[in-house]
Amino acid sequence: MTRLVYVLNGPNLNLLGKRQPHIYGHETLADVEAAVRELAKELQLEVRFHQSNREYEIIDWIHEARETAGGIVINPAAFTHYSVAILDALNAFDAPVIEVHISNVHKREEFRHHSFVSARADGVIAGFGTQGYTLALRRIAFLMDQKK
Ligand code: DHK
Repeated sequence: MTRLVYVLNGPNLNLLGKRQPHIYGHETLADVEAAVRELAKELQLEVRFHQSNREYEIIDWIHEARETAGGIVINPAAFTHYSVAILDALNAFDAPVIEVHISNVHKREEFRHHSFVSARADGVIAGFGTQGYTLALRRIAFLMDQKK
């Protein structure tokens, strides 16, 4: 099995570190990418790291991952709460999926409590700050090794 993992980020995460730092922290998405890439080296994983504010781009990357990747880490951001299209795309992906939320969505507004993506995810990480991404990558590596 391939050791490639897609790390996908939804809308507004390009503003990480600048928007609502009391909720999302001070680290930027570039900081997150650097931490993910450093751990990926240790875990001998190759990473494709993407962010988009457009739903169709996330869907296209999931379709691409169908052909190439052994796992997906995804923070769908606001799409989490309403995108059946992203859920459908993930349902067409046959390897492990871990859903990440930087904030503890369950401690926030009620509309953030429901996730369409959780109906497909093999695990969900919320409220661990940006550390959630590296935790998710470790889990993906574990699940990929288990499947071998
Ligand atoms: C990020 C967002 O942009 C919100 O729309 C989600 C998520 C929560 C996060 O915690 O990473 O509700």
